[in-house]
Amino acid sequence: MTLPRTGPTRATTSAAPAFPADFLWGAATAAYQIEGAVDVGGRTPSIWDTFSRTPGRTAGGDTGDRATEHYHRYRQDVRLMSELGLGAYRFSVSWPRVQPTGRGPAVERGLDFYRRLVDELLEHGIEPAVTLYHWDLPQDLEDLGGWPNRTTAERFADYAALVADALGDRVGLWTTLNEPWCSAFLGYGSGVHAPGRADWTAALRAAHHLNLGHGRAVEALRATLPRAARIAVSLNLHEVRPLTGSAADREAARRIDAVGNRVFTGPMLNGGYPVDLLVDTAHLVDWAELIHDGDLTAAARPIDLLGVNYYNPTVVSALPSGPTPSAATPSAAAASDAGHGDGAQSPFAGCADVLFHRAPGERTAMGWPIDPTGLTDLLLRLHREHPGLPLMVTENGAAFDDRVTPEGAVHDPQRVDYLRGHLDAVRRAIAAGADVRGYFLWSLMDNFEWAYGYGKRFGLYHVDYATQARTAKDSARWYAEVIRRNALPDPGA
Ligand code: IFM
Repeated sequence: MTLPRTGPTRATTSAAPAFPADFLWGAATAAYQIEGAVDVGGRTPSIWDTFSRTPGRTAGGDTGDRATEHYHRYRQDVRLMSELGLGAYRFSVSWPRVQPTGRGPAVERGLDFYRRLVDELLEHGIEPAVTLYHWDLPQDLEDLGGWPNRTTAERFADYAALVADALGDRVGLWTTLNEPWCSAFLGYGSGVHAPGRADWTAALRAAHHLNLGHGRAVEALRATLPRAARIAVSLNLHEVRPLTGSAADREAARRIDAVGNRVFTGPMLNGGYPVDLLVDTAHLVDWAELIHDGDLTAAARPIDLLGVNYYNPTVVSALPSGPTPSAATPSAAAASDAGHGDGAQSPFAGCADVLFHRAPGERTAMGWPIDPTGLTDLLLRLHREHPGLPLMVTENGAAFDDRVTPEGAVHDPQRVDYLRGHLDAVRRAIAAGADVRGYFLWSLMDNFEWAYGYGKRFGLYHVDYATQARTAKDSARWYAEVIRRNALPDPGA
């Protein structure tokens, strides 16, 4: 099923376009979630190959072995992007595909796949936006200690230089890390993501080395890329709200903000860790030993854009005095609203006495509450705290239980409502002064949703995993219309 071909010209029927004329409309994916072909061309296992093949780690034992076969079907997928009228496509490079052991020279066959993809995108007038790291650390580097080990940060910078060298002449938009909070705290803290370690000291060490690796990669990219290239990082910042105005609940929110947000924005954007975070977590890690001279200067290398990934707000309160809640309490389940995993414990280091609340109202198939006001508030906060730093929404979207009808359609009105609400939230933030340059919808197509396997569908295109058939959902048509108008269509349109 094809969408109406939209072409590059934007409709001018609306008297006052809701979005700036040069607003970038995109969609996003990540290598391990879509590529498949895990043993092609010398690629070696990443931590996600190992983790997903370990019994009990993912729903139904699902792995990314096949995923959506994008490695083989990328031409077809670029055609889908073209039908949507996308201005840009955000994808990640698989580290073990281009540098299998995480050290040494690049494997040309691995890089060739991304060269072909970039060429195909450019031929269709779509700007490629590369993410260097979307969670697939080469297993060899994990065997040497992974992100808790300082040398992984240096290896990441070397890898960044290899990719920049291969693609820098044709890719103008670069992201170092995607959601380092998940890499550190879900991967090494709660253990619901690869590599599945549950050790708060390791998680905080990983966070520091991700900050350092980001900064070293920015340095490497600047040394390799043309001056016009724009460099970003994508953070899943938590819009934290206290349940009540009580001092105790506000203190709970401060702590989650420290270990959920400022643990990355501090070093990357402000040149240092916030003192309250260092105090809160001093019993878990020796920060003085961890932070070497020069690390904070390196982590704070200037970037051109801040990528913001937003799905839902996080509501917290202080645990009333009394027994510690067990894993079965609503607190633990609600913590996953902010953490992409149904972990048995909150993934926020040192915050076992903070309660997480699920706001009443509609939820997505992930169980995540739907509240677009969180996106406006988050963008405005970032605008206030980091004036002069342009913002880009690099992920936003929702999973619902989509089905193909006998007529071959996928009706997903809830996703259209979700997207309308969140795009309106972006528009409001822009109207209030935030410098938001673009929006990447998560995701182009249904894919491997990490520990949830293939059961959660975020795509604009439905994927039948048995046949690999892609079917445009109603939301794909709706998003194509948004892009064509550069504005939200009237409800009902
Ligand atoms: O699928 C993920 C993506 O890989 C990172 N951000 C959140 C998405 C939905 O959980």
